[in-house]
Order: sequence, then structure tokens, then C-alpha cells
Amino acid sequence: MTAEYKVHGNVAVITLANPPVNGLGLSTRQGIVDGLEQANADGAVKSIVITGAGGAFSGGADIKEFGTDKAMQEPNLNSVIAAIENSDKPVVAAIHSVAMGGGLELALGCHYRVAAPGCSVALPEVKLGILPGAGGTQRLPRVIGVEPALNMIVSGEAIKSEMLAMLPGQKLFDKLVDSPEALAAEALAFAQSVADVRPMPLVRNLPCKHPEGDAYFQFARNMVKGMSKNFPAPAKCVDAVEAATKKKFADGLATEREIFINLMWTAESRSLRHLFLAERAASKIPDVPSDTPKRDIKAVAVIGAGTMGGGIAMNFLNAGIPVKMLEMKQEALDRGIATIRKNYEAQVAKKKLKQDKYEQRMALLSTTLSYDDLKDADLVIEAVFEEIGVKEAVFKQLDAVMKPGAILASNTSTLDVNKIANFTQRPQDVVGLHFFSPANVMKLLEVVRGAATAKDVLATVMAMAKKIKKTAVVSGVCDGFIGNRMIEQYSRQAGFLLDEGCTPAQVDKAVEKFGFAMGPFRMGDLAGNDIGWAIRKRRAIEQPGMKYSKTADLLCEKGRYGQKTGAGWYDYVPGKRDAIPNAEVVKMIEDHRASLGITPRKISDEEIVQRLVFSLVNEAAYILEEGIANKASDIDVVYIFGYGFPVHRGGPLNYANEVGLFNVVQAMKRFAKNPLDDAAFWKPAPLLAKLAAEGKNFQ
Ligand code: 3H9
Repeated sequence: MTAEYKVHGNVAVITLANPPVNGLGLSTRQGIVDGLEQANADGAVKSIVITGAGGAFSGGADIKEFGTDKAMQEPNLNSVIAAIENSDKPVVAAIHSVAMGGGLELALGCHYRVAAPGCSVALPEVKLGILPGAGGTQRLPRVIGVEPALNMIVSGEAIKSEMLAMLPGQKLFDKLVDSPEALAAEALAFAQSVADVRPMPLVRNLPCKHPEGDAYFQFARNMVKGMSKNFPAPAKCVDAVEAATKKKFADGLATEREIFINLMWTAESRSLRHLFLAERAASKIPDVPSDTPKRDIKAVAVIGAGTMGGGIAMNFLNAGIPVKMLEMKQEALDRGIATIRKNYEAQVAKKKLKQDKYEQRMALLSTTLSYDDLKDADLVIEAVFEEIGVKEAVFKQLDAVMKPGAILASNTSTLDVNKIANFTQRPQDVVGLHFFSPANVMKLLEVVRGAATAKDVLATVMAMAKKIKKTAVVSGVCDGFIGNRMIEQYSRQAGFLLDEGCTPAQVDKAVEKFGFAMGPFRMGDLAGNDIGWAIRKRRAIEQPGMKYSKTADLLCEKGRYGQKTGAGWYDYVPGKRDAIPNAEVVKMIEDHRASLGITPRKISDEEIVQRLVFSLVNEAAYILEEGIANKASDIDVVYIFGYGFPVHRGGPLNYANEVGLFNVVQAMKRFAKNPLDDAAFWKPAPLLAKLAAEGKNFQ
């Protein structure tokens, strides 16, 4: 049982004990009901306290149980809350640290609530594509008011208990104690003080009204519409809270339940729940146990003060870690510092950063022209020109000066990390840290594990990633690692679409309608088309038979590298990012098509999206099979956090699972028959073919 029962004097204490966050799984729910029964049957017990062990009151329903029989099995959470409401003796929730989702709903079902300061209180279900399904939408408005409650439910954001306690007229907390340490004793004393109060108060009996309900809920609907284009849950939260104001409690609860169950089965909710677990699973490396010792990272060095180096440095400054930046010339350092300042000043101007915080961060930054000055850093990250000879020179110098045990990292996005490691006498200390541009903004960090990378180095950089608020995913060594290796196939396919009849704008529009932040051509313009050009030149030598569309090369030959040159697949006005279609580019594509003797055909949005997304899926299957990625969900995390893949689709492999791998393979077979495409391209990877044949999913 994952709830403990103890009696202190005449108060029974039920302690939720289901680490890590006291999720309300079946055995915990059963434990609460058993505890209530025992307390009610014991004549010596006058009142009951429910609290949570460890670092949470409760994080809510057990997310890992969703989709299994246990989630629906009695006692479900509504039945547990009914048992509390029907208890003969008063039940007091003693809330601390985290009271979220079903955890808060459980507390709202209690007769009284005593809270510690510093507790994060939230109904975050909307972030999982659902809404509170155990009375949260009906009870929270009754204790803090309709508008504050709807704001919390629609945003899912946590608010500290001490802030909520200040809401005028709030009935959420009967008492806010002075400190978390005081909670246990004060909750016991409170429970004793209310032991004889009858009738016992119930949140369900409080009134729930909004003076201008119709106008307010219309306004709220308009607000959430803009915010939640691809997600049904926020609008449904408005419906449920409106029901709380217009229906009897029991009917409102039934409305909430019905919406909850319907939302639970949506693809959007499945995707969000998948991502919640995937993001947390990404930090776990199968052969690196969580208790692996970690090295201290107290000082960081960054080689290169360009856009990438500066962005990387900012992550550490933001986390309060001193950074020393090295460049070959003072002018380069000055430029780098000026860019960092400009970035921070923009944040100050937008009121996202306080002036004193900005100054504190800049005070942590120092510069040098000499490798000798880096010797005390615990971690050094190289962000220099992407050329193996340049990396060799850097790593040989680092090897000569860095203290023993320092971690030597490369920000390479394509080069062989094993080769780089072997430029040093300490390959075990070398790792790839592939930040994504802009490095101070993008959440993804690909951690590239070399053949010799030590386990404690991996454990250290994964922990460090969390500290600098990155989502880290481990990749093995291969050309392009997980993300760029897949994007190369996606870009090849985008080129074939142009040859066959599409314009860049048509492809981008279809992909953006599917939900990508940016279509492939706008993305190319942002990243720089010359990067893909360089890769294709390299491929022409390494894999001479590989089929490519020539359009992107023709574009680069015109100097249209993208936003940085003001012209790429589209035109750009200085200072703006709007992509303006260019007639000459369209003509260039048409002429090239004609030179190949191709008669253009109209290609549907569905075909465009399938060809692009399934090209990602097939390459991902190779990546999984080769062990470059540890698990399918890691690949989804890479694509969501690094490549703008639509969140509501849950990543390329989650999406493929939703479509059904059988259907994916069928589509690929159709595409392979297209003479203008590349039959070899569409040969299903062995893992994909096997899973599809066995009716299984990517795991
Ligand atoms: C709900 O309640 C539905 C009801 O309305 C209706 C029911 C009928 N369950 O984030 P962290 C695990 S829906 C199971 O890294 P932090 C998490 O997977 C639920 N496990 O830590 C991870 O496990 P592992 C509504 C959970 O300190 C570990 O805890 N509730 C749950 O940065 C640490 O997580 C939510 O949506 C859970 N509910 O943040 C709350 N929550 O170590 C979602 C966490 O194996 N949770 N885990 O990888 C959070 O927001 C954060 O996890 C929390 C801790 C703030 C609690």
C-alpha cells in the first residue's frame, strides 16, 4: 500500500507515500479509503489529517497509470473524494511542497485545508491535454472565485500557496502556517480544534456565481481560441467552469467527468502525455545509473565568441555559473560581448529581465586571448568553425592546458566526436554538446556520447543540462547525430517535391498547416542554405550515387543563402523575418523542371506532409536500430524541442504510431513507385518493416 496510517493522540494521519510525487495511483487511492475506514471505525479517533511524505503533498493522478485499466479501477479519485466528504469525522488536508491536479482536487474534497508556504498549487491537467477530472473545475471556483480559478485551470500554471492565501475572500486555505517545518504539528492541532464542529463544511456547498457570466465566458472563449489553436482542452475548461456557475454541483461534476473522459481519448492528449514522460525519460541513460558520481561544474570556458559561443555562454551566466570566453583577437571578443549585452538589454527593455540581474550576469563573464587562462575551468565548450583541422588545433591546446578531470566538449553539429576525442590524451573526458541556434533560446541539447566518453562525464552533463534549463537527449556518434541526420532526408524529399511541381510556398504552407513552426524552405532560409550546400558537396564525394534535387544548388549559386543575405527561397526586408515569395526563384524551379523534361503535377497537402514526415520516420528507424538513439521517445524529444515539430502530434515517431506503422509502410510503398522520387529512399528501414509487419509500435 502506498499510503501510511498512524494515530497521533486522537487524530489519525493518512500519509500518501508513493514516490517521487505521491501520484494518486490505484494503491494510494485504496490506501486513503482504507485509512478513512479505519479512522471512522476507531472510537478513539476524533479527526483525520491527510498529508504527503517526502517532497510533495501530491502531484496528482498517476500519469504513468493513464491508459491502463488501473486508472479507471475503483476506488477512482472521485470515489475517494466522495469517501472523504462522507466521512463521519472531519478530514483536514495538510498541504506542502506540491499540490497539483488530482492532489489539489483531493484537498478540495477535504473539509479543511492547512497549507505550508512555498507550496506550488496548480491544476495543470490542461498541459496534458485534459482538464481536472475529479471536481477541480467545480470546486476551485467556489473557493477562490470564478475568474482566478479559470485562469489557473486554462493556463495550468502553478501559484504559490502564500499568494493564493492573499486572495480576498478565499476559502481555499483555512490556515497558512508560518513554515513548512511547522505544518505537521499545526495540522494536528487544527484537526483537534475542529473535531467537534458539525455540520462539517464542504466546498461543494459553497455558492458559485459570476455577476456577468455570459459576457465573461464569451470573453474567456475568445481568449483561449487564439492561445490554443491545436488543442481542444482549454476551450473545454471554459465550458466546465461555466457549468459550475450555471448547474447544480452534481450536474456540473457530471459535465466535467464527461469532458474529461472525451479529452483523455484525443490524440492531442495522448501526444502531450507521451511528451511529459518522454522529456523526463530522456535524462535516463540505460547503462548510466542515476547514482553515478558527478563532477563539479563551478566554472565554464567557451572557445569562440561568435553567435553560437555567445549564446552558449549566456545559458551558464543565466544559471549563475561564471564563464570565460576565449577568442583569437580582441575585436572578436569585443563583438561577442557586445552581442551578449544587446541580447540582455533587449530582455531588460521587454521587462523580462531586471537591470540588477543583467548586471549580475555580465559580472560573471570574463574574456581572454590565452588558452592558459582556461586551465581552471571544470567544463570547456568549443564553438569554433566547423572544420576538423580547426577542431584538432583547439583540442590539442585544450589537452595541454586543462586541469585533470575537466570536461572537454565540442559543439560540433556534424563532425566525428570520436576523432575529436582522439586529438587528446583523454578521450574519456570528451563529449559532444550540440546546442541549437539561438543557443540561449532553444531548449534542445544533443549530448553526443563518444566511444570513450566516461559515464560520470555523461551523468555530469545531463545534470548540468537541467541546471541550465535544457532538455538533453543522448545521441551516439554518426553524421548529423539524431536531429540533422533526419533533417537531411526531409530536405532531400522537399527538393523532390519542387522538381515534381510544388513551389516552396506551397510546401511550407502544407507543413505549417500540419503544425510545424516553419516549413522546410523557410527553415533553410533561417539556417542558411549554404550549410546544406556544403553537406551536398561532401555527400557527392562520399556517396556519389545519392539522388538529390539540384534546385537548392542553383539557388546557392545565385548567392541566395537565406535571411542572412536578404534572399533565399524567399525575399526578406532588412530587420524583418517575413518570407516574401520571389517570382525569379519560382521561374528558376520551373526552368529546372523543364530541363529535366518533367510535366508538373498538382500535389496534395496530404502527400506533401506524408512524404516529409515519413522521410523523418524512416531515418529515425535506422537511428534506433543502430543504437544512435536509446529509445524512440528520445527522437520525439529532439524533434519537438529542436526542430519545431508540432507538439500536438507528439514527435515524428509518436505521430507514426498514431497513424499506424502498417499505414506508414503502405504509403512509403506508394511513394517508391513514383519515378520522379527515389525508390531506394522509400525502402522501409528493417526495424520499421518488422514493427509494421508485427502490428507493433515504436517504443
Ligand atoms: C490529474 O491529476 C487528473 C485528475 O484531475 C483527474 C483524475 C481522475 N504522476 O518533473 P520532474 C514523476 S493529471 C506520476 O522531473 P520536478 C515524473 O515522471 C496529473 N509521476 O520533477 C518524474 O519521474 P521519474 C496532474 C509523476 O521536481 C518525477 O516525478 N498533475 C507525476 O521538476 C520527477 O518529475 C500534473 O500534471 C504524476 N502526476 O517537478 C503534475 N508528476 O523520476 C505534473 C511527476 O521517473 N508534474 N511525476 O522520471 C509536474 O508538474 C512536476 O513533475 C512536479 C515536480 C512539479 C510535480
